[in-house]
Amino acid sequence: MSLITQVKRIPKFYRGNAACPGCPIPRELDILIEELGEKTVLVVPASCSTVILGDTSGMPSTVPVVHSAFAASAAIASGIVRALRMRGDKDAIVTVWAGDGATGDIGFATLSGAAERNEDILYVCYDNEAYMNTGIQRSSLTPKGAWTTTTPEGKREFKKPLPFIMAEHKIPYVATASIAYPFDYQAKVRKAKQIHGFRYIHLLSPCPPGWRFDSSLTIEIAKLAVETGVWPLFEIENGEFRLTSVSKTLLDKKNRKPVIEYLKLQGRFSKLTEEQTKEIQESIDEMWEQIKEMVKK
Ligand SMILES: Cc1ncc(C[n+]2csc(CCOP(=O)(O)OP(=O)(O)O)c2C)c(N)n1
Ligand code: SF4
Repeated sequence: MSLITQVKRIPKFYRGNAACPGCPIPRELDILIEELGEKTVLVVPASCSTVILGDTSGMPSTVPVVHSAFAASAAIASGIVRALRMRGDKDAIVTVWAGDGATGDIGFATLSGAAERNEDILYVCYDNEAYMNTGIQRSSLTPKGAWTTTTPEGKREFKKPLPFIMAEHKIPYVATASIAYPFDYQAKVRKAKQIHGFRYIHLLSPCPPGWRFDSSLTIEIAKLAVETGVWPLFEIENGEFRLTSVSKTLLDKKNRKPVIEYLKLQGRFSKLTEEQTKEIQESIDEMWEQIKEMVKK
């Protein structure tokens, strides 16, 4: 047996699932399950992930999956973890894996309730910035200016700042992550695993058909989101804010790439005017001024 065969790791999430070409979800789930380990229960509301995890050709996940109604996943996860703890299981990790529609819109009440009660669950939002499974409708996490089937002229409203809203619940751990920085994501999952109480990770997940880009560009676009400052990588642990990975170098504007480099690769932004692009750049710069204040504290 060659050395390469011996060290090859077994994926925790099987290939041959129903995801589109270039979809980051299988790799994101693979890393999640690898880090959390076998004593993990996934709770997944209606979404692309329902299809990916429930493909008729077989179950690609190596851990149990509870498919939940759209709005209910944080409540169902709360019930499962309490039942497990009552049975004496102290270390099973009950994890919600949900899209941005289920998280920021229809499931927000149960999410906020579970966070306020500090339930012992991990909640991961994979944010593809629209309701992708039902045909690319806008969500409250779709960014301003983006085309969707329900915002044909570009979304007029801002993207809901969900990681910061979750931090306001005073939960022990909040983090952002990106599949372009897998070690940073992996480290955050590892840290979240060790913490008790409500933990929230928000993963930006580029979607080739929904964002209108070629399926070979997923990682490049995820990387540009971070390098342009659109998607800062950070963690908030017991109230303490910290930038992580390459985002630590981006406080100085001259280190950030212009946002146009991120926008121009995506068909969903193709109708933006110069004025709108300028506005988006200004809103990113404003967000970084606020981040500067948070870093100082
Ligand atoms: C109460 C309810 N309303 C609407 C639907 C239809 N529905 C199924 S998946 C989905 C979109 C989910 O969007 P998101 O949570 O962003 O996940 P994604 O599909 O993008 O992975 C919708 C609207 C549903 N299943 N239940
Ligand atoms: S529509 Fe987007 S998020 Fe859904 S499976 Fe396809 S690439 Fe993934």
